[in-house]
This record gives sequence, C-alpha cells and structure tokens, in this order.
Amino acid sequence: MKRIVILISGRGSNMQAVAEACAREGWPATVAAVVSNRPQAAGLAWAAERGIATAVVDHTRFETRAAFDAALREAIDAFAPDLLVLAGFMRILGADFTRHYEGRMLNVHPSLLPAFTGLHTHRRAIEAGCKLAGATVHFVTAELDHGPIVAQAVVPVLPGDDEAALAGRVLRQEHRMYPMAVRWFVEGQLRVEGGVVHHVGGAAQLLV
Ligand code: NHR
Ligand code: GAR
Repeated sequence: MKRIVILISGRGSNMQAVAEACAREGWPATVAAVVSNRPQAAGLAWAAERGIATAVVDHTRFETRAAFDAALREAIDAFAPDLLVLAGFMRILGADFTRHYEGRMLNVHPSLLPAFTGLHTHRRAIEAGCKLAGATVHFVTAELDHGPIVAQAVVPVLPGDDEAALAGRVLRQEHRMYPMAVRWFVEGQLRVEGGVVHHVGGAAQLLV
C-alpha cells in the first residue's frame, strides 16, 4: 500500500475527491494524513470526521520560510509518505523541501500551464481574453508551477464569465482529473523522460 499525505490550506474539495476515489476505487494506497498550514482550514474537519490523521503546521508561527519548511517536512515525514499531494496548498515551498520530495509530490494548479503561473489565474485568464482555461496536474519542483505536466483539463471561457463562474467550471474538472492522476502515480503508471510525463499504458493525459 502506498501512503499518501495531502497538504491543504482551505476548503479541501480536491483532497475530498482524491480520498473518496482512493476508498471507492480500491487503489493500492491509503490517505495516511492531511496536513494544513492553516489551523482553520475546513478540510481538516472533514478528514478528522472520517478518521484520517491530521496535523497543522501554522506558518505564522515561524520566523523564516526555511524554518516553516523544516517543521512541515518533519510533520509530514512522521507519516512516512510515498506521495505528497498538494490540494489548494497556498505556501511556496523552498528548494530543500522540494528536493526532499522530488518525483513524489504532485500539485493541481488552476490554469493551463505554462500560462498563468502563480495566483489569481481565473481573473488573469478572463482579463487576457482567453477562450480556453483549465487546470494542470504537475510534479512539484523548486521552480513554482514549472514541474513536469502529468495531465491537463480544458474548459471554455464563456461570454459574461466572472472569476467565480470560471473557477467553478475549472474546479469540476480538477475533481475528475486529480484523482485520476494520483491513481496513475500510486499504480506506478507514470514515467518522466526529459521533463515530459508519459502514462505507460498510453492513457489520455488530456481531459476535454
Ligand atoms: N512550491 C514550489 N517550490 N513549487 C511549486 O510548483 C509549488 C510550490 C508551492 C505551492 C501550489 C501553487 C499553485 O497551484 C504550489 C506549487 C501558492 C502561491 C503563493 O504565491 C503560488 C503558487 C501556488 C501556491 N503563495 C503565497 C506565498 O507567499 C501566499 C499566498 C496566500 O497565503 O494566500 O507563499 O498555484
Ligand atoms: C483549486 O482550484 C486549486 O486548483 C487551487 O485552489 C483551489 C483549491 O480548492 N489551487 C491554488 O490556487 C494553489 N495556489 P480546494 O481547497 O477546494 O481543493
């Protein structure tokens, strides 16, 4: 059984989607813990109610990013993860941290990378007049939102869309795509060659 640790900062709907798919589909994996940098993250209560271990490492209690990263790593490694899943986790991680989990840390980012790295992706896509938007699952590397791409999902940007409307449309696709991508990882179906991720069975890495 592969051990999954999920990092959240808030609502945790992607965490839920992954944890529910793992249980329902009988993956060779278990969600060992959910860890948040915010004590009030709603997703913590959801996990605790289901008997999933939780931990909080509150970034506001640390003087430096390096000290936070070190404490976070210690909390996570107590659960001996094979895979770290970032699900709406909102703190940029330093190179020591990302190196420690290189090749076993995934993130879902709400844009079609490499477009719109960073924050406020939906607003920026609307302001740029994009006709397509979407989300990307990628391996996490030191360079923010630049790791190898595992899967992408596309949605239309519709006339009259505001940030909330577009975010909701993208989020529904995240909830389909992220469990699929995490499952590929735990089943050992992913290969990274020259920065490009292939599914060994040739599964479609694009959701439309
Ligand atoms: N860290 C590294 N090194 N590489 C990545 O690819 C990362 C990462 C940490 C988080 C998620 C990411 C996203 O999907 C992620 C990918 C937070 C920020 C940010 O600016 C940017 C991107 C992502 C997450 N955070 C602010 C900070 O100063 C805080 C913002 C807040 O607390 O609301 O850390 O978009
Ligand atoms: C998701 O849309 C995710 O892609 C995005 O925040 C939302 C989290 O929702 N992530 C980021 O913006 C990371 N910077 P959730 O907490 O309900 O999964």
